[in-house]
Amino acid sequence: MKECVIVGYPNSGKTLFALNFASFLGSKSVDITARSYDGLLTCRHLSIADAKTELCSMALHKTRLLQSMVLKMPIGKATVTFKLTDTCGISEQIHSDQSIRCAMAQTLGLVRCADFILHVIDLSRMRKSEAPGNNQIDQEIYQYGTARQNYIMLANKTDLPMVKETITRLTAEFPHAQIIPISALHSDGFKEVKAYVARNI
Ligand SMILES: Nc1nc2c(ncn2[C@@H]2O[C@H](COP(=O)(O)OP(=O)(O)OP(=O)(O)O)[C@@H](O)[C@H]2O)c(=O)[nH]1
Ligand SMILES: [Mg+2]
Repeated sequence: MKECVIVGYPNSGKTLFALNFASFLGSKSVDITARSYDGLLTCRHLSIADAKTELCSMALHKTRLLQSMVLKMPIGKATVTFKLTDTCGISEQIHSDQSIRCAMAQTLGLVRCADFILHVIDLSRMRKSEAPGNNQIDQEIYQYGTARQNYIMLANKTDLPMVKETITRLTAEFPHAQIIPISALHSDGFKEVKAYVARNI
């Protein structure tokens, strides 16, 4: 089974994307397997609504381990299953909290062996950080992803005001990326994401 990893800056909308994408593919509930840095596995069955309440937050670093779901996608007459894994957000700074440092290392480890990468960018954060170099982590994920292939960038939070022009900036800063504008909140752009995932599983 192919594994798709969701990576990006903390608070970019990775978890909300994962859960609303599962819903978009027809799931009403999900079995979430959480894998901590030290290898501890826990599995929970949650409705999508409960999972969103419990696992998404405005606070940075809500997700501190790998959270995987096995999802089904109809392709032609067949139904293909794939693993969608949400990760701890990664940032430039060496975090003071050891558990977050370990979780970031866990994210980087998975990025290297996952079959394909969905890189979530927060357009509202991008709009505020005009200075070049402020998006260092996103640049590094982009460079790794485009060199390795099987990589796509999801420009998230298109529902927020004044982010449309940021998408133009994104294409200039990340010229070789395939970019899909999405709103994880409203499931906008998910048809295009689904088509991309279908080509890779
Ligand atoms: N308006 C808007 N808000 C969004 C969207 N996607 C996510 N959010 C909000 O952004 C915040 C962070 O969302 P999460 O899904 O928890 O982000 P994350 O990337 O998993 O964050 P960490 O686990 O901390 O790295 C929450 O308050 C979400 O409701 C979007 O498309 N539009
Ligand atoms: Mg999260």
